[in-house]
Amino acid sequence: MPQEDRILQAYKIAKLQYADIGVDTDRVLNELKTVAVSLHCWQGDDVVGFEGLGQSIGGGLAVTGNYLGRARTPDELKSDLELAYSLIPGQHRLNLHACYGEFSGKQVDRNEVDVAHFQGWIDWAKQQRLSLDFNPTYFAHEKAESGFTLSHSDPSIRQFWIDHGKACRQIGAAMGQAQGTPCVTNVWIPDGMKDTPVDRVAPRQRLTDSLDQIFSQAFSPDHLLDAVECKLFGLGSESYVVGSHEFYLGYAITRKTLLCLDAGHFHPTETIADKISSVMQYVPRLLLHVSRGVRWDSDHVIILNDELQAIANELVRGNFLARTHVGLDFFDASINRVAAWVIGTRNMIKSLLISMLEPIDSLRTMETQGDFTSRLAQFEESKSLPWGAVWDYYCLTNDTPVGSNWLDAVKQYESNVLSQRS
Ligand code: RNT
Ligand code: ZN
Repeated sequence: MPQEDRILQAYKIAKLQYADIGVDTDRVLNELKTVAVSLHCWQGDDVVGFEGLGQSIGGGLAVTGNYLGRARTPDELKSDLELAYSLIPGQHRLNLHACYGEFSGKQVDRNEVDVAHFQGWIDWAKQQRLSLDFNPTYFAHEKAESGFTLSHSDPSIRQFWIDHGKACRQIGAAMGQAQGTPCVTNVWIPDGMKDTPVDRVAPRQRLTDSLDQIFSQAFSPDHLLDAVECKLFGLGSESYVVGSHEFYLGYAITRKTLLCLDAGHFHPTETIADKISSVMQYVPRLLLHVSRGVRWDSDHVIILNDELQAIANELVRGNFLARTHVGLDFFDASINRVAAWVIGTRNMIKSLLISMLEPIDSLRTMETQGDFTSRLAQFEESKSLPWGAVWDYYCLTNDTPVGSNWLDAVKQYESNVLSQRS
């Protein structure tokens, strides 16, 4: 049987099976299509960017592996992204970092970045029908080498990074205005200490003040949405991170910014799924950096595991998708980088699909009636329902490869394009 016929037939049967438990698969797929995932540009080039300073990444970040084909120019990165997007069903976004500007060989310091350096990205995004998100870059710079940026004790260094933050908000707002959807601009800083500090207070006071200065200019929320990202520890900041969870949760609530939860930024046994419904009581919107922590590393490619599913379940069951910006944050240089994007993003979408196919209303009724036996039974029976048939149909009807067929395109691109990069 031709593949297409098989997929259509399997979908027909799956649709009936889901209808039996009160789930309308066509409605689910229409809803799934509205979810835009923000792909992180930095998976494509190992977080190097285009400043050409040869500065090591720093900031407690580490990228391991040397698979062939790292993107070295904006054109290479755009070409790699175009392939990735073509293999992912739906309309998604791109998350850029300030160090990815198109600087045309000029030395542009971080406090001088300007929308002109991102006009090429804005034009390309428009042509690709993509929207952009943005991040100031507070690492891979000589003024970040001490381990402090916005909380630095030297007022001139701190001012430099405040100016960078302000410049990046101008860029984010310009992106949002150009694309007609708000640009989520996320602040993550590496500030922290390897060993026990004597003063945990002063850096946090300085960070609060720096952020308040950066956010002092008002922009339309139709153009710019500010987010702040917390972290428990990093390489070299094992004992103290200035921008901890409590710090940023309080900041986001009092200043009405988005809170960014990165799945890899908590204690290795702690997951972010259960945090979503709590923080959503207090913050207007949430940014997620969906990632996978493995031991000390917070940035492995996301796989379709229980942890990812739990995040998707919370977003769908809590009806939080409209207030959540789903971004990805992983970097693996040991495998084909385009494949990493495709695998991770397809998994994110698959997990949301699986959640949307749950008979949420009847599960809720069971729970309110105290029938936890039926709730557990339904949870477990749902796991063997044919969501894969619905996913294949979604890929087929969105002109993206079904199953592992996408890998052929990546392999071909690897031999024609990536292997030519030396
Ligand atoms: C670092 C943060 C941050 C970065 C990117 C590159 O721990 O997760 O989001 O990964 O900004
Ligand atoms: Zn992150």
